[in-house]
Amino acid sequence: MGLKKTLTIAGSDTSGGAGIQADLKTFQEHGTYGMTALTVVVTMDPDNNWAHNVYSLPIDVVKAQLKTALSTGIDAIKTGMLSTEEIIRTAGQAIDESGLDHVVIDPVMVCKGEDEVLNPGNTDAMIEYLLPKAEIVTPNLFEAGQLARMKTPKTIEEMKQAAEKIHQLGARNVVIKGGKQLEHDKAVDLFYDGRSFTLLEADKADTHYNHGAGCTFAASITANLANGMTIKDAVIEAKQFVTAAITHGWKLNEYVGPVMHGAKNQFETPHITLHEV
Ligand code: PXL
Repeated sequence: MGLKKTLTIAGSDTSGGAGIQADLKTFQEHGTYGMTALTVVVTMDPDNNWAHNVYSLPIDVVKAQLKTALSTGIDAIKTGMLSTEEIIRTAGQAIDESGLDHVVIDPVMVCKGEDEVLNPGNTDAMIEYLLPKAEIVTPNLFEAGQLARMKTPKTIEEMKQAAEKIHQLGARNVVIKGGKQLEHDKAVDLFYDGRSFTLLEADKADTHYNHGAGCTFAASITANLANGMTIKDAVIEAKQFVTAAITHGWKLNEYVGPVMHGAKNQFETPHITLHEV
């Protein structure tokens, strides 16, 4: 029996928790066959407080990988860290050529813990080349504010406004990851399909070891879509998957604590509650 094929167009997180490493581990846990088109390599400097360095790959190398992967007949595509406008445009063209509906855009703008935006022009490029092709876009609060051209949302009401604006930019569905940062007693994400808003709530995990959570969430959605789930069920399972992964997050070293990508399959399925808001 063949496997569903999932492609991530994203960066390498050398530390293994986020980026293509998170995507491949998550694809595997969902029983899909993971493939990659690498855009950047991110390294961390142990002599300088784990400061990140981002090395973009030559555009020809990105294009050659996309050609390879797409020739195999992909079932769902995810994008992650795309460091330049040219890479974003190239990813958009590849998505067009693939003709795929199952397109998950994770609009990565910064690495967690780093406050410098990769390149301010990237937001415009994502709006132009990626959002109109997205079956779903998965911003965190900061990214949602940037895409919607408003201040970073801090309340559910502001998240709803941002989701509506992002939907108007062409994404067919939007899920804003409120996570723990929101002033709310649960870890909440807001799903919007252009008609109704659904809050997904989980208990907040008592841990700071959540590196890679965003990538893992979006990769779960991608695999679920490849496996034939509806978009809403794909998001709900992804929330369970990432909640388990965060709950079992662990300390890699004094700087970073990745999520445990395999936790849902090894341990328990966390309880998620849904509310129309
Ligand atoms: O978590 C965002 C992210 C995405 N992709 C890569 C990363 C990071 C953060 O470290 O390194 C490659």
